[in-house]
Amino acid sequence: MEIATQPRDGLWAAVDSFDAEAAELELKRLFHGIPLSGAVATVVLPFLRDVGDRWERGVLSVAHEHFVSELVRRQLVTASSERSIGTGQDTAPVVVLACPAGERHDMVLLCVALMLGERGVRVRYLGADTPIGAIATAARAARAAAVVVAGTRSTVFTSHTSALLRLADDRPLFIAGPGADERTAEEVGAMALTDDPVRAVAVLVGELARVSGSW
Ligand code: B12
Repeated sequence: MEIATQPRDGLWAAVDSFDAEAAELELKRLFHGIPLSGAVATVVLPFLRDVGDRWERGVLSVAHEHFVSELVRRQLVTASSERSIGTGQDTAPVVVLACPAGERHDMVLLCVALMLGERGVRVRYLGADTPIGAIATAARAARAAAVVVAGTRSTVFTSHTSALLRLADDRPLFIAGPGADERTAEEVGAMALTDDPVRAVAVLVGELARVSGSW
């Protein structure tokens, strides 16, 4: 009897043995011929969910998790530059994206940043562990049309309530990630983005078109 294989089995086999070359080839194969947003939806997010599941079941070592995160990050950046993502027109709106101080879970935020770039938005990605004051300074300097801040726990937002309220006063502020519920959003003066990263990109693009016009 033939055993059914999952599309990510080859990738996991390579990751299990820390075979970076084979894992990169597998990821390239899975990304081949599809737009970046398609690769995020069908390859990266399911793969990251596998990582989460394995972590929860205690069958993924810290070394494997770090190895996987760096592998996925490299592939996302390579795939974006191969598709010339991130070269938005001068008239396109700018969005600043970051995780607050103390928050290191930035992989999904990176996916969202690159998918926004794919839609022509000019993305300024600050990544993990960024103080809110620094995010605000960057948003002002870059004349950002919106700011997205992502966090795993609601306390990464509520422990900076006054700084976030000031930021939200300055420009449209969205919070996202597992810690971004409606109540927290209200407390910090932000709008909560949907949990689905692909839909969140559509919401953001719609909102940007509404405030900045089409680009
Ligand atoms: C990978 C990982 C890490 C990596 C992060 C790598 C990186 N650069 O992102 C590293 C090693 C850095 C890390 C560190 C820690 N981690 Co960690 N980590 C995880 C893990 C295994 C996977 C997270 C992930 O990527 N999941 C896959 C994505 C696709 O799913 P998701 O995160 O649920 O996100 C969904 C939605 O929320 C949404 N979403 C998420 N972000 C965003 C952003 C935007 C813009 C949008 C629109 C949507 C969106 O999209 C997804 C849709 O399916 C989870 C376990 C798990 N089951 O998730 C723990 C987990 C998140 N970590 C946890 C913890 C406790 C830690 C540490 C404190 C551990 C420690 N003792 O050192 C540290 C420090 C964290 C810190 N200071 O921020 C806890 C968080 C618990 C909590 N709620 O507080 C978890 C849940 C594990 C656990 N059960 O204990 N971690």
